Amino acid sequence: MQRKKMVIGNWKMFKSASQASSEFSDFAKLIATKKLNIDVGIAAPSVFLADLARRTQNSVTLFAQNAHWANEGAFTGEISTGMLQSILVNGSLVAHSERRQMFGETDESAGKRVGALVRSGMKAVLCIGETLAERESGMLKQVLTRQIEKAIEASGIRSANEFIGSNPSSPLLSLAYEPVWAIGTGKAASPVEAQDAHAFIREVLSASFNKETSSLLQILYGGSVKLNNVKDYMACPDVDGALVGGASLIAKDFSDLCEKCD
Ligand code: G2H
Repeated sequence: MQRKKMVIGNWKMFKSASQASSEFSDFAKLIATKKLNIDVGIAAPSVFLADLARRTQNSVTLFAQNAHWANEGAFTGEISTGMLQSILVNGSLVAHSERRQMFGETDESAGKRVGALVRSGMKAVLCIGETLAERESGMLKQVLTRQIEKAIEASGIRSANEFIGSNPSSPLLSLAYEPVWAIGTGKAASPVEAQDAHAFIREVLSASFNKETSSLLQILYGGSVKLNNVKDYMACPDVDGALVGGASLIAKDFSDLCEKCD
């Protein structure tokens, strides 16, 4: 089965409520008109999600930027998968490098978040990637292997099929490879560097699950993806889409970028 491309905009901590509503509505409308054969999503700040869920036009999948593993409890500042589902959010990013670097996210907590999302039938986009120091010291493969294996272990899910869910063309688990040195720096990985890392990630997934499962899972590239470089990444056989930060903030520009991925 050919993997469907998926492009997700990561709005990080940007926009006011009115900007989020109008930009998202414009974007959903533009994407609905284009009738693309790819999955398109936005990961918005949690405070806007309930409003945006009413504006998706069924053309845009809505993601949170984080989700807790417990159903409920004394976890000030956290949001559960059940809460997200109750406002019709379809999934969440997990362990974006900004959360790993600034908010104490670990491979283990990342895995627990993935487990809770997948068990709820929601999409989990597990973000992984190396720092510049790790790449320069030859640790790339070791870091990616550790991030994937520890997260799968901590998810508590033992059946590969559970990570796929009921629709193999849109699996519940996706990976986003985002080299830390390429995030928001304008210094993107070359398509060759991205393809090499993605092919390696697929090998690790194959060893952790099996070949069939790893061939179904979507691996997105993220880190300074722009309108003028996205096509080069999409041409790589193991790059199944993009996680886009800065270039996702303006509806018209991001819809043009999505069109280039079709
Ligand atoms: C990486 C990416 C989105 P940007 O963080 O996740 O952001 O495209 O701005 O580098």
